[in-house]
Amino acid sequence: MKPVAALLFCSVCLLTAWMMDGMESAPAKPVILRAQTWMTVAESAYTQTHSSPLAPDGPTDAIFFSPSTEQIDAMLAWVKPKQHLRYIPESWDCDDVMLEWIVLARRWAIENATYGAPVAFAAFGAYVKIFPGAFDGRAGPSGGYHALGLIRDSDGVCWWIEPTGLGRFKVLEAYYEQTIEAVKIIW
Ligand SMILES: [Ca+2]
Repeated sequence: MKPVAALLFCSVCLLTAWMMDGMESAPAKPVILRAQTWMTVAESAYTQTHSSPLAPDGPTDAIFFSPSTEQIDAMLAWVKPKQHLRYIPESWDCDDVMLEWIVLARRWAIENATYGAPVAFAAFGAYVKIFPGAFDGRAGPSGGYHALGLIRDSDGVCWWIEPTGLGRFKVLEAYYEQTIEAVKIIW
């Protein structure tokens, strides 16, 4: 069995095992997850962000759950009141807000979507360079370095998440508009 096929087979086994294991204490509503391997998630991110693939620097998990856009918006609403958003130079600026966002987004997933299933949430961080016009013009006239969330939805579309509350923006649109340039993905 090829490594990719073996990984897919194992992932199906894992999900099946989890479903069987959780039958006695299953949630009231059935949980339907669309899971992808890390290679699929990484390929989406690299193709759409145009950042340089670094083979050993891929996601640390093997199987990912990619949310619908409705779930992304629900996650953002859940995360926002839990964030520390008071700007403090260096000690709590964009990179720190981005790291906190990743943790809160993944917590949303285990508490509201995956319910203990052995699949990671396809939410990551990235260091980027932004240019005037970014975030539908709400970034102000000046550009510079910034830190953003990166999330892959269930259709394979990648979104930049501005973690201070400006919302989600299609990675490919920002690329073609030349408003956001990926520097490094933080898996
Ligand atoms: Ca900082």
